[in-house]
Amino acid sequence: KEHYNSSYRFIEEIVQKGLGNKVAIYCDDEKVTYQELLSRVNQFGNALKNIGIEPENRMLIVTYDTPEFVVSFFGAIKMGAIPIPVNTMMTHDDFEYFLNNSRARILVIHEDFWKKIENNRDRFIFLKHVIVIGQEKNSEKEIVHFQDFIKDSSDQLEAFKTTFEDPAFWLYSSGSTGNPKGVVHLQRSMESAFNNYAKQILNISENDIAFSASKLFFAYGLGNGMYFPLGAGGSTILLKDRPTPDKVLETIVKYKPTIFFGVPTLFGSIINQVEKTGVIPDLSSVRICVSAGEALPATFINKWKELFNIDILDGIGLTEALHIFLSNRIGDIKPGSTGKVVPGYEAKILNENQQTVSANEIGDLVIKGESLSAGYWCNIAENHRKFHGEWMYTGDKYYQDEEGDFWYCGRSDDMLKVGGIWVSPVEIEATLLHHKQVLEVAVVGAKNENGLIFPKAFVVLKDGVEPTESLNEELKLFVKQNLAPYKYPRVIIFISELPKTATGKIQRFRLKLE
Ligand code: 3SK
Repeated sequence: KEHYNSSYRFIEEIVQKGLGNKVAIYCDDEKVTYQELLSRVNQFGNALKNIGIEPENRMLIVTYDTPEFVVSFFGAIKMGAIPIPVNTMMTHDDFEYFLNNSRARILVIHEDFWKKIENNRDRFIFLKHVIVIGQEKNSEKEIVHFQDFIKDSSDQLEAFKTTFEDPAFWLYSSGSTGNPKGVVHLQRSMESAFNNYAKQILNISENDIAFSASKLFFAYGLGNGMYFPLGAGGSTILLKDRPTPDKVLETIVKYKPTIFFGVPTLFGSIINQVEKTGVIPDLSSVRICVSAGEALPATFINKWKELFNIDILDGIGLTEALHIFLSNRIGDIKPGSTGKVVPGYEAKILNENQQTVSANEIGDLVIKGESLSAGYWCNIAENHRKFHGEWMYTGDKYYQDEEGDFWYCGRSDDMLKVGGIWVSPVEIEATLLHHKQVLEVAVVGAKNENGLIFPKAFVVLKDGVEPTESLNEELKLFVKQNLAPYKYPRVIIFISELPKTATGKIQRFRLKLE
């Protein structure tokens, strides 16, 4: 089989094309050229070899969007190891799970996150090495500062001879029940998503400067902010901070990206802010905006165009598919719809008998394409449920109109997409049940005035507990403190009993109507 290593493809090849002196990454005041990036990737890969890391060993990455993320991701891939970037907003229990479930031997982590989990070090069963990014020097022997780790390694490294079908990296994806699943992606996955979506839908080129408000540890952000611009020989702007509307606008005005990637809640907040202040920032460098993560309300597309004269392309992706597989097109946008199948993918809508439905009929969306994951790590039941030969059940309900455009109708399970991030209602319920004054709880998705989803909890209190406003706030805080904070229920309703079936199952559909 032909040798192919995605690190080589996305960095070294660009240097060989003569773009070595071009800026690959802008991050705060730092600029990293392709040549510098290649040298650091090689140094990192060699440093892994020097400490005995071998091809296929797993490496967890917990850090901000900075050049170190890109260096460690591609450095690991280049020497054959498997990087696994994870959501930095998770709790210490989640990190323990990621480390032990993946059996990672090495952890690359920013000091801000290491401080939160270092006391649990004994519980990370397979972990041998910790590389800490940040200012503080650590004296513990198995903990090395990132710069010290790479500084004496050679900047020449031949890529490990993987093929298109070798595993390259994992991402974790949450489900409505159970633990997050390790989604195994192959060396071909990034190449395929790049060729299908970035090239054919975005027409990305070396003249583009990409800016993604969505972080690199999400499948969406990983393409937007890393392998799309790098694969094209363009540049990326990495934002270390939280992508608040102010920070995002300031970044666009300062670095002048040509493509901006966001999620519906962010587009909505920026629109609100601009309408409230009456100050219209100059976003004229941007040739196209992209939205994914949840369905984009048509009103946002129209308002954005009115305020900034820029189109937003709405699409849908999945961690398992790596990036967007249904999308609107530049110059062909149907507001409110998810557009058509991205070239390189196939999609069909099936009824419960696995037959293709007619136009305008709702069914299960299933997809096929080369960027699809090889499957979940050690999870036979979910692999059987989702992957059927080359096809994958997305878990989304859709219909297709006569013109071939797809329209989103909701999830097949109870999962919620909040601000573009998956949230499991079951996890929020389990957390609220730990509160000493809560007897029963059910969480459903509710829509705000723009049609965006937020978690809403219906809580039955224990006998004698008063349903006060302060208890309501206390319960929200309780969830924020015990789960990743973005998962907290924005609204809590106290009720005397939950609607249930004769067999005692909670009837969530009735709560959704409340
Ligand atoms: O999480 C998503 O919805 C998503 C969107 C675009 C690309 C990739 C992903 C995973």
